[in-house]
Amino acid sequence: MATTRTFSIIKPDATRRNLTGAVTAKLEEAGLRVVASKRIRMTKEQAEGFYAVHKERPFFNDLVSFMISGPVVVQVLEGEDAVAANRKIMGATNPAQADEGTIRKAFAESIEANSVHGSDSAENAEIEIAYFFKPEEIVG
Ligand code: RTP
Ligand code: MG
Repeated sequence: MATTRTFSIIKPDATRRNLTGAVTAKLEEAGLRVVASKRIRMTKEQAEGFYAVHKERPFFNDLVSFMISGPVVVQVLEGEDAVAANRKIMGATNPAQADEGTIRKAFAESIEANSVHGSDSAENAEIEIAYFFKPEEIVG
């Protein structure tokens, strides 16, 4: 399996509770390496663009409001089969269904305030990385 990249966001519920390090430690323990990282406050336009695939979903407006409610940490992660490895350590979207040992089981507050985002495919990872990072900001 080749070394690949994925895109991660530590969401506002986690930064608010000072869990940036705790979440990052779980990512690293899962074999992922942080090769780019920055703490930002997303604009409404940025959040709407990022979640454009969900714009017809009933939770879209709440999701955008939540994502701009506080700082987030956007990261590029590198590792063996990075998309799948990250999805595995994140756990299910709904923390009530998340496996023991996952980030969402440990930290998520609700199906919305679920502490992390992770790309769901290699194609989307590339798009999402380019949405937040210039190539020179990523140091592998
Ligand atoms: P993510 O995109 O954040 O990595 O999470 P995911 O793939 O597990 O979930 P997805 O279906 O893509 O939904 C994106 C985010 O929207 C919020 N959500 N709220 N209120 C609800 O029913 C609901 N469903 C989803 C969550 O923050 C979810 O991560
Ligand atoms: Mg998703």
